[in-house]
Amino acid sequence: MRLFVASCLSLLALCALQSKGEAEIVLTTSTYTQNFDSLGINATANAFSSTVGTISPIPNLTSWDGAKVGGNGTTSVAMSISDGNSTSGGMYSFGAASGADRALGVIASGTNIMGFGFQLRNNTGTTITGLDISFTQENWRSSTTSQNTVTAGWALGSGSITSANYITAVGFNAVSGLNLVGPAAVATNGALNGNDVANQVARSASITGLTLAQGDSIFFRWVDANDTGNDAGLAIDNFSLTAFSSSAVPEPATLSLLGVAIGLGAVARYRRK
Ligand SMILES: [Ca+2]
Ligand SMILES: [Ca+2]
Ligand SMILES: [Ca+2]
Repeated sequence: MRLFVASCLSLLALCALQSKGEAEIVLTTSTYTQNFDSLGINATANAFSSTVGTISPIPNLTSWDGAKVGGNGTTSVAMSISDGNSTSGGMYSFGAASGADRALGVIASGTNIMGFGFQLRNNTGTTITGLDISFTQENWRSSTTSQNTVTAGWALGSGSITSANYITAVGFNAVSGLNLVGPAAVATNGALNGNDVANQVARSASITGLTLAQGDSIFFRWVDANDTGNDAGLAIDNFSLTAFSSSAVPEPATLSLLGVAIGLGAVARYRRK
């Protein structure tokens, strides 16, 4: 009986650990990809808090989070569906009407300004020294007055930056190659077909000089801004992340060979005398 109780307690502890880590992307191989199609075509009411900075999981998208980063609205924010025709500030599953191909995106307004991102944990068993990231930017709605940018950033998961505050936390590193920079402003804005290559931009960046040991984590986020005029609807699709490890330290085998070479050189010089 005591053993049974102990087993149950261990199971509870394990469950607690697993639910805590649920929102992370746990990297067990070198690559992670996401096509966002699981977002689907059904909206989710009250998906995000009206309180700026409060992080919630994005409905129907494993391991990605969203949060309000600004705006004067006092009611919770839905996870919305759009083909580019919606004008409201919020978080979106963008795609053709009833289309299976979805992309994750945002439109900012005075009411709602949104951000999204994820925490990546290294569980590859190897120290990660760099990450190659690429995705397709899809433009689903044009803007008036100004070209809009959704700003990308990354930060190590240590110190004051946590899974509970990372979408609005200070101390993030800019990575302009991953910014979503919208189309040029037009006089009268409207829907765009983000699945048309004419409305897509390939984005990529390499983040190097990292020392992400086994168990360490890193955060990535994209933060929208409420621009003058009507805002753009910008999204990401076909996301890919590849971790790599590099080392400037010579391999032990190379060092031994070097030792042998030096030793032979010394012998040759001794014999020549
Ligand atoms: Ca997609
Ligand atoms: Ca797409
Ligand atoms: Ca904007």
